[in-house]
Amino acid sequence: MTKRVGITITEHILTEQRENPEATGAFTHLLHELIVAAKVISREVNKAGLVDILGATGDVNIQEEQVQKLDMFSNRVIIERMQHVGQLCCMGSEEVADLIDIPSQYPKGNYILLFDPLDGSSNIDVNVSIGTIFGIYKRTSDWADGDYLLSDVLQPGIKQVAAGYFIYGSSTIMVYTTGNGVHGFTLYPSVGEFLLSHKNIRIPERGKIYSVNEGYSEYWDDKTKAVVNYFKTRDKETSRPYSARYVGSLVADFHRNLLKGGIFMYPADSKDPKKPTGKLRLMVEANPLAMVVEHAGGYASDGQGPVLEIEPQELHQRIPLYIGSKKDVEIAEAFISGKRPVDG
Ligand code: FBP
Repeated sequence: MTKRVGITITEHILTEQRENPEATGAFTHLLHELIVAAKVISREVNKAGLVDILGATGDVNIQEEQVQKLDMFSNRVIIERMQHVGQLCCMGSEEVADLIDIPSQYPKGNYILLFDPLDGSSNIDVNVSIGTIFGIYKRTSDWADGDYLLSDVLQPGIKQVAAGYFIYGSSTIMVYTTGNGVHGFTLYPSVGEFLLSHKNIRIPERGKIYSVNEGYSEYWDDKTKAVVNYFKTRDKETSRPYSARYVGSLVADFHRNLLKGGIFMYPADSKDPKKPTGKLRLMVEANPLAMVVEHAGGYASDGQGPVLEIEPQELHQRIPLYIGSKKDVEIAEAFISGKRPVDG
């Protein structure tokens, strides 16, 4: 199949559907509606400075974090749009404590959508890139057992049928994979269409950038300090030291490293006893980006092993995350898992 640059995302999805003999159009319909929701969010993000949508709502979410108005808006747009698409049996959002049922008046389907409606919330007010992250699963239980079981949702990331993100930055870009390569589409605002701009993205095997919030180094154990020191140590052969880049929006840091190479790290730390395993969420942040990076030739680890093979225990579970260029993440994992001595 020739993925001609400039083709629309709809044409791309339909071509993929035609290539899949089992396809029923359900997934195409689901993805199409999610894209419409992202266009609405993109429009709101672009004019955020002009309308009263910046700042906090005064509420805190399940993660005990300040909820931003744009967070709530994005969460509502996705839920309201996706609940009547007729292809979902439930949803899970970073902003909502429990799983989101499909109201009885709407038809249901076999897919499960897990999403972070607006990632990088600390950057919303300061016009720094933010994004929406999503992962899609297919239910495994039988309908006789009801709309869905928790086991349908808590599947390891390797079971995702598709994953990706929208980044709302200097332009709005959608990057996604169904396991058939990783492709990027840029929103052409005046046409309102996502056009193929990054065909078959491959991440360099080794990068030149490391991204981590070094402000927390006092809360790191020796193994974590050894990892970061490794990327900061001079060594001509491995083009170290790497350059430091940290936007503070996971989607923005991930997207840059996906295109340029490098490693993003959010280690476990002792900063908050309630979050000993770090800040980032397995189901709505780590798993979707892990599927994208691995289909682009990279790797994602929690320091002990592949993120995509973790058996989830709960919807809002947090894990340490090391993600990006394969060789860089393997080195980080070697230090964290103890396979490589901290002074090695
Ligand atoms: P949100 O989804 O609540 O925005 O949290 C995630 C996040 O903002 C990531 O985008 C980013 O990588 C990280 O938190 C930044 O955390 P910190 O400010 O602790 O470095």
